[in-house]
Amino acid sequence: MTELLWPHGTDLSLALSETVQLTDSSLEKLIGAPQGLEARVFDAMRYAALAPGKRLRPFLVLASAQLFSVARRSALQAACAIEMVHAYSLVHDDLPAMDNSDLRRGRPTCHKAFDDATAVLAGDGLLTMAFEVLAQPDTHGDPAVRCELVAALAQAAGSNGMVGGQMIDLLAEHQTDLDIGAITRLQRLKTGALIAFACEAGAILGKAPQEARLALRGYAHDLGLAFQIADDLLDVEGTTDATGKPVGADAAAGKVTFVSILGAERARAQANLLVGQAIAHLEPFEERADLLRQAASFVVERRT
Ligand code: GRG
Repeated sequence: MTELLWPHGTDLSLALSETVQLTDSSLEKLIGAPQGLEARVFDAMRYAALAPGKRLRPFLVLASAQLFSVARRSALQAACAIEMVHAYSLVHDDLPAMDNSDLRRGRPTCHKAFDDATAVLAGDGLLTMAFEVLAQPDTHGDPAVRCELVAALAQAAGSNGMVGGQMIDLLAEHQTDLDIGAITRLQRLKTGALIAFACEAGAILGKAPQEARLALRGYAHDLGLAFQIADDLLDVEGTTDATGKPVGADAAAGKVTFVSILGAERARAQANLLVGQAIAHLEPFEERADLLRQAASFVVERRT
């Protein structure tokens, strides 16, 4: 039996801080620091991937993997792959051609610290390396499991997932007539798909039965939307000091968001409703899913 990373009763804040340590030391090793002229792109990749963030997606991988007694090393490989994709998406999202942002995770954005071309390459490097990591034998001894992870991450990150959502988001800046259904679909693709993969990766690694996968998918779906509503609320009510990024950007860009459609109060009520639904999906896992339950409440209470 694989030893549990976090025994029953572990507090979420401890699990999150351990996730940061574990993920960051693995990311350091996986990205590496070659000496040739290409060193600059590795520097930019490390700058982006190791900047202080919540590492929420790695936490979701580790916490769902331990439901199925997955070995820590396997889960960490998948956790790092997802964080690499997440970091790439932030680097590209901040570029002048997209959100044109100067501040991310409390630091100058990658293209400000390096330059636009290096930031494009750093994003490309992180995205590509994520698939390399999933394909490594360290991720799982069974090549079919590694293939399933690669295919699922490609689906979540690509044009049927995050990239598609980002395309809609860019078009939506010039469209003020989007309704709640359209915004929900946009966000399910843009942020929900990767969060869903983070929750499912543990089930794939653990060759979990279909019912368990469906339960996690339901949890991830509701969690992803609650996370996005909380993000929209932070853009209105948060501070740059706490979030480490400019606030008020959505309103300044005239973006339609959950908050602009529902108003802050109803948006918060909707987020809380989704958290309740997310938690209900975890019933089959009994007390073994306590950390995932705590995480659902955390995403709407967070200030960063
Ligand atoms: C460029 C293909 C491409 C996609 C970009 C995810 C995304 C799509 C853009 C990020 C813009 C944004 C602020 C989205 C809102 C939700 C979100 C992903 C917030 C950042 O995630 P956190 O809060 O960040 O988990 P940390 O820094 O804690 O990892």
